[in-house]
Amino acid sequence: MRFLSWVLLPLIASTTTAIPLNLGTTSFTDAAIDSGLALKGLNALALAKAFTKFNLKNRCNPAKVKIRQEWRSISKPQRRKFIQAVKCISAKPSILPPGQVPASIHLYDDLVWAHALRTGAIHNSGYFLAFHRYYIQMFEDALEDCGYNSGLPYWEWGLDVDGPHLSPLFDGSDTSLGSDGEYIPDRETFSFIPFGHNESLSIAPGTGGGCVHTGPFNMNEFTVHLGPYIDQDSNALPAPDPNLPDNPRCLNRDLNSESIRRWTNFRNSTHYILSYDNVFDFQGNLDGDIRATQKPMQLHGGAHGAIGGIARDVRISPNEPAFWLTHANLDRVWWIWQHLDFENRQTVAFTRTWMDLPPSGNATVDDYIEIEPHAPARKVKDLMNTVGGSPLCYVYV
Ligand SMILES: *[C@@H]1O[C@H](CO)[C@@H](O)[C@H](O)[C@H]1NC(C)=O
Ligand SMILES: *[C@@H]1O[C@H](CO)[C@@H](O)[C@H](O)[C@H]1NC(C)=O
Ligand SMILES: *[C@@H]1O[C@H](CO)[C@@H](O)[C@H](O)[C@H]1NC(C)=O
Ligand SMILES: [Cu+2]
Repeated sequence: MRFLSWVLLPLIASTTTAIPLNLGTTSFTDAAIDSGLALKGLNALALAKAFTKFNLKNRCNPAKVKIRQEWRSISKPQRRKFIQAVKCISAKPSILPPGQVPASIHLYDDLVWAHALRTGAIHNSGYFLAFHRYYIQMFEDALEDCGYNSGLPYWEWGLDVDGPHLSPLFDGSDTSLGSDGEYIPDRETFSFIPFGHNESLSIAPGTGGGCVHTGPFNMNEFTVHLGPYIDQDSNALPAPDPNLPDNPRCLNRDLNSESIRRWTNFRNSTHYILSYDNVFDFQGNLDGDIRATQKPMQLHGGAHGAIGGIARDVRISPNEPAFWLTHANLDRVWWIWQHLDFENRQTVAFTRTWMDLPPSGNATVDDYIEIEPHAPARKVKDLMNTVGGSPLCYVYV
């Protein structure tokens, strides 16, 4: 694959350099946008631009760069290796001081806790994009410690607009992340008023609702320990109580094609990449943040809604193995967007707390992103360039 990229690169580069930077949607036909061809082209353009950033002194170079690919582009043996590595993380013991978080039994739980603990600082805040970029990098590193040396896979939701339960990612085979949750009939439509918005949002139940029943991560081979915290939602998203007891249970999933059709189809992802020229509008729209748009949910919420179940319990959503692939795809959308005007897309917007509650001042690129003890603290500005080598060295194809 790496070799292939090198062979293809000059081709990609020579066919894309002629494309003007300020692309409008009008540059693509509706068919190209809806089929994902436009997004593919934008990804190739970003890739060509990322490759121009290598230099001999750079600690990230073509021999080292990790190639992040869509699940379907990865060979089946590699997919099995990925699944094995996730299971390896979930079998290693917790490294937190004994008694600090009683429900964190394994290293996987620790990583979930690292997210839960910081929920109020890393969502609808200036740290949202950079934190999740570093957080999934940390997971990629943990996978490497467990024998998976390739780039973190991503999930392109647009490929599954007809039903994620039909996706190779969730078909229950041994090369999937397991099946849908067991189907639970007669559930009510889920309605809520997103924070700051004044209209209720309704999403019909998906095709599962219960425990993942077949394939990797089914109820006999994968256990969730932390939470649930979904009922603890309040406006300031406080950190959950670390002293809650262990709550062993299955992985709950409720795949939802409506979520993909409404918020995360190819047209949607392409829209975010092409429509905004500053990070406030880009992030705010992608997140359905009332400070930027009247439209709730959108790409980020829609991506979580497409998986459903525990993926909707914001604090512990990383308990869902597909979380990492979904956030890789969100990172990819940001990455492509950044590369369309790289020099001007190195900053963050919004404040240091969720919805600026409590008021916290604007985040800056000199602030630190912390995931200790799993990875050292890093400045936001060191997380802007994925081929900078410190600490990032990956591209998306
Ligand atoms: C909903 O909120 C917007 C501003 O956020 C406001 O302009 C509009 O009047 C509100 N609508 C209702 C029905 O309250
Ligand atoms: C997302 O796609 C849906 C369905 O095509 C469309 O109604 C919606 O306006 C799109 N949203 C964005 C932000 O592109
Ligand atoms: C914070 O950023 C916003 C724009 O995103 C700006 O309007 C505001 O003045 C900034 N506040 C401070 C204290 O710099
Ligand atoms: Cu998150």
